[in-house]
Amino acid sequence: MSLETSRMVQMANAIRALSMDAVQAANSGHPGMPMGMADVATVLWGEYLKHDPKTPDWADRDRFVLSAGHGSMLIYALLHLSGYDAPTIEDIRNFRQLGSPCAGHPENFLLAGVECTTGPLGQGLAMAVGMAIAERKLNADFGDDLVDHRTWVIAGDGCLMEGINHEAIGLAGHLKLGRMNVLWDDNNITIDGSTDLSTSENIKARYEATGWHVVSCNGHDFDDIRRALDEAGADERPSLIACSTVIGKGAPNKQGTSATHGAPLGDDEIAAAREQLGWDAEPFEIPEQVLADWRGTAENGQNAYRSWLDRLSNDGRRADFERRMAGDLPESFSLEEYMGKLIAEPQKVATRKASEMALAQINGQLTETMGGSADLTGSNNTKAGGIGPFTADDYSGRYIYYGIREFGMAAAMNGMALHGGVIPYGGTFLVFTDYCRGAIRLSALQEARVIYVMTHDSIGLGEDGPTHQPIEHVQSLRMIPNLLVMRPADAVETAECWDMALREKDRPTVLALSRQNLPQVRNTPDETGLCSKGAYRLKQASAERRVILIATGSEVHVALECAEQLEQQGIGADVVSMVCTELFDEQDESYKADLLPNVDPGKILRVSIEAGTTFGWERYTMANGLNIGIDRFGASAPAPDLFEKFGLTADAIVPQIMNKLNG
Ligand SMILES: Cc1ncc(C[n+]2csc(CCOP(=O)(O)OP(=O)(O)O)c2C)c(N)n1
Ligand SMILES: [Mg+2]
Repeated sequence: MSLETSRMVQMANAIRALSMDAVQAANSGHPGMPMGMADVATVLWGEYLKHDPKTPDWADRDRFVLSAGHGSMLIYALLHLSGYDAPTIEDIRNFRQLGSPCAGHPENFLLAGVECTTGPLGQGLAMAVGMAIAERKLNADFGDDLVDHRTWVIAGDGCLMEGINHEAIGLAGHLKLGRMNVLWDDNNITIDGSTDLSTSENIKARYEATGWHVVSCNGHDFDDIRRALDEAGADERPSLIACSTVIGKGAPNKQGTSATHGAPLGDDEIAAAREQLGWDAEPFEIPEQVLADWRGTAENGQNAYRSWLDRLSNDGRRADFERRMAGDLPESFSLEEYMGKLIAEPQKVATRKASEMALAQINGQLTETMGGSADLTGSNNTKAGGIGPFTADDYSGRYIYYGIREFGMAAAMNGMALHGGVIPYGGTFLVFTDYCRGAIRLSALQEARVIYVMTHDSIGLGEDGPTHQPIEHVQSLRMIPNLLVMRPADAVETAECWDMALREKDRPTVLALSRQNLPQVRNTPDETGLCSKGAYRLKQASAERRVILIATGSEVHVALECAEQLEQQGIGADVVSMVCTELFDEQDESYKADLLPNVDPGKILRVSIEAGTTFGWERYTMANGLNIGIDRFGASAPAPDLFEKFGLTADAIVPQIMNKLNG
């Protein structure tokens, strides 16, 4: 039952008032979008969204994504008004101030009810595609009784204009994710002014062409909004609901202009808006009746939650469902036996192949992993363990053919991880991390367990040449906070890295894997999981130690060859496999000092060897160390010729070490 229109108007005006007052108090922010979408949001949150403000982590809640993250005051107002414990009105008063959960843009780990971090336009909608995928997958696994919810998105012109939108809706349309509904704030305004300045695209036709259902409504007419939402709900395709709105609606002199987009309205305009809206409450005060009406909207969701809980309590799969939603691996999960076999029978394989071998074990033991590739399945070796495709006809599958949509894939994986119940991994060539870097950054910022299987990790890919050969990539990914970049040296390290990545609940991992075969360098049993410390001593100097060789991935065996040659000349050399610098940096000082003692470089020379940029390696080799790498673009040739050309062989490296030692 809907409330009478005049009360709905006041509910929407509460959003408008909180938004314009909070932005004014902060003297920064974006009032236009929340004011323009207040009516649509009131209908959606008041009547359609399935949620329970008192149980914000309810697994079967609808997911709501404010893709137009600059309009963050919209979601803060909605959460507060509908009765979530946070944000409080005090938090809203402190909008955009240090320590307030009401940050400039919504951040998923600051507030329950904020499903993902948005602000980089386009990515919210693309993450919602991943949430809708996870929902269908869990529905296939656990049935309607436990999983049956929608994914709602509010997106602006900007979200629809970004390139990633094409990838995201293409995937959603193809997979027929009919429980995904995008409400487009169709206000014809962006920062620079009218959308006429930069676009004449027929957006509705584009959505229709990608298999979406499209419906339009007047975004300021409650009944018309309901009609459109009902139509969207009834259609089996994903829906775009074009809500025709006026940006900054309610600000009499500024509404409809980009002046309301991203600046405080000013005291005079706010006073005029109060007059126009008939809103006479003081800033940050919500009239009792309006608040009561908002709080009353929670009832339906609470009832739905209770009956869901009843169903869950009587369901034999409850423990498994709860484990998966909590993101815990089964206690029985272990790769030890598999690694034991590798130690017993060493393998010379590419680490991408080793990853496939590890995945065969992982996908066999876990039900929650969902793999995929951006059209490089055979190269990334991501389909393993007998998992079948996730398709519009069969949502029980565990492998996603993402197509050539790297950015869309990465963003979808963020959405899947944040939805919970599944652990996404996906592959492409390492060089194309550039194409999905914006989403990798958001994986890290959002503390999302996404595992990137990035193969062809150096010039070692050979003939495809410099366009495909990563140079700066590994190192530049290491610069992203909260992202683990692992470059394993062989099949054993690869398995250890997979195990670690799966157990990192709050961090994404990039696995940088070789195309070319690599000898197994770890041939003795070890129960400690050597890679877990980020770096470890693979070989200890025999003669008096004069050199420490620090290498990663495919260069570890080169470092071992260098060490052998040095030892033959009476020069002791340690070899350290630096599989993950981030984890090494987290170790205590004594561990770090044991591996890399703080000694005058004249006494012990540190040498880094990595087939990529040398930039930044001084961090571990110090001012007078030696950094072996590649500081130019690669070349097209067979891999062995390239290692030779770029001096990444023991024969080329050892003389440089001798020179340095002889100073
Ligand atoms: C990837 C990205 N590029 C640029 C921006 C900066 N930015 C924030 S809002 C905006 C305009 C968005 O227009 P629209 O979605 O129509 O929002 P409205 O002005 O209608 O609120 C821009 C360019 C951003 N947040 N993300
Ligand atoms: Mg706009």
